Amino acid sequence: MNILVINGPNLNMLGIREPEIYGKATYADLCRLIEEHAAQLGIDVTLYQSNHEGALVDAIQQAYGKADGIVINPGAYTHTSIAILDAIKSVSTPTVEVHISNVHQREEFRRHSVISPACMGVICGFGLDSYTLAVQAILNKVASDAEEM
Ligand code: CA2
Repeated sequence: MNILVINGPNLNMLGIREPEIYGKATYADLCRLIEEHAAQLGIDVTLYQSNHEGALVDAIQQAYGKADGIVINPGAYTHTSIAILDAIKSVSTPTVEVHISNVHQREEFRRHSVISPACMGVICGFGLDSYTLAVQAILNKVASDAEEM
């Protein structure tokens, strides 16, 4: 089982600015948390971060036929990117959208995601735990799909 975890623009800056919103942990801390969680579950994770929309689309496309699931925090592209929406739809891989902050408690423009319609679900507001919860959600989905077969 391999889950691809994708982070979009500025998430490499975690822990450097705005700790009141995103916490004090750095992007390296986030990667470690996800890798340790995956190791406990006995699954593989591939971590990817880019500030570029096209590179995020490439990463999603490359998951086709390789990843069992995708966890994605598209950053600010959440609110604008039809290219990422289309890429997620095109790979038909179970995908969970995550956000560190509770976007519904913030500015109006953050309350709308153009990505969500292509996703199994959305987890937001649990800090870095949003990612580990999303990994668990994909695991549950893959297990229940396998039971049905
Ligand atoms: O809450 C989230 O995870 C977001 O996806 C984060 C995005 C924001 O545009 C979304 O509305 C919600 C922004 C990530 C920027 O991360 C920074 C981290 C440290 C310092 C500055 C920005």
